[in-house]
Amino acid sequence: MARPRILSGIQPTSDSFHIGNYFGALRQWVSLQDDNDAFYCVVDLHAITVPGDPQVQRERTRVSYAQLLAAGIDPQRATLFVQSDVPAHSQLAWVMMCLTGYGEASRMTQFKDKTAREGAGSASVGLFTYPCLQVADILLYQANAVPVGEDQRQHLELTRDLAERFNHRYGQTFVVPEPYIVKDSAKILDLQDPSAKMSKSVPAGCVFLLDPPKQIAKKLKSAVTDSQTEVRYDPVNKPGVSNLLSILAAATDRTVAQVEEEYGGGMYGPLKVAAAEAVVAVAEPFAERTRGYLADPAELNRLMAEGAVKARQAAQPTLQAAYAALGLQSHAQ
Ligand code: ATP
Ligand code: LTN
Repeated sequence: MARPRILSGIQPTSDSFHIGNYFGALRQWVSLQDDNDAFYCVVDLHAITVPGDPQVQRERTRVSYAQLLAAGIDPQRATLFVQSDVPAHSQLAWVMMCLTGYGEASRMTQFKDKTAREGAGSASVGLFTYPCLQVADILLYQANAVPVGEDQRQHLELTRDLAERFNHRYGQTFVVPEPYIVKDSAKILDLQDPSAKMSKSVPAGCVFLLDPPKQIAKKLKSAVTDSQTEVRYDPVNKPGVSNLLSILAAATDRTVAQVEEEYGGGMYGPLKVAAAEAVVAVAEPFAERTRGYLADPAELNRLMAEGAVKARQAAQPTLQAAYAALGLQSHAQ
């Protein structure tokens, strides 16, 4: 039997992935490539929904790709590619925009969250239609499942709705994908403000994998906890300490219960030291491998080109089927 097709994407919007990305997403991507026909993309078209410097953008895309390799994505088993290398994403995105109601798009909470501070007026139309491009990413590959964090649930519902709508209006064309929300994957919180999730946009409380080990250790050792002294896993009353337990568990491939057994009842100091050491032990070789891939630009280019060809081959038949269903015909050749 054919292996289930899965697809996921990550934005090249920082100079380094952080431990939230790694424990919450990338590690699952790596384990899923064994039993699934996995497609993973660096979604650089999503990254340009907000203005940026082209030079920085180019570099971030390469560094992101290298980090995915360093995390253990195996280009022999999975198709690892850059979104803008496959024009069909933009082509199908337009179709998806034409299928999406304006009100429907207006209800997307990620857009509302991202524009909450400055108002939607200064946002690009691309940021508004971001979910339609994401829908295209997924449907183009006839993905059966999409591994993402809880924050992406609404975009996956839109994906299912649009796939069903298209199939209903124009004839069976797309697989309707299931969300694969990784439940017990750690949701890592900000180290300085454990009421918020760790995010690259708040660097003070964010541990970047490519940061120098000293800086990583320092951030973990100065994590905000609480005024009590005893280690206990209690995310509601002790979010900071619980976050450190989750990080230590994730970094040492153990359950939270196992690390709580070892550190529970103890003081905060040893827990912080253990978390710092464990994260450095993950981050240091990761950074080393990333630098290794970046040090061989020709090989990186070759892998990116190979990924682009494989992805185009997989995407093209779907785009053609969708165009044909819509009455769009190629008049060339
Ligand atoms: P950020 O808040 O850092 O900007 P994002 O949600 O915009 O992150 P992406 O870079 O697109 O992030 O995230 C890639 C993946 O990392 C997604 O699957 C997302 O769910 C996951 N992720 C991001 N932050 C965390 C976190 N703090 N804990 C667990 N998973 C996370
Ligand atoms: N919106 C997602 C990134 C993303 C994605 C995708 C995830 C873009 N295209 C396709 C899964 C499938 C995010 O912000 N994490």
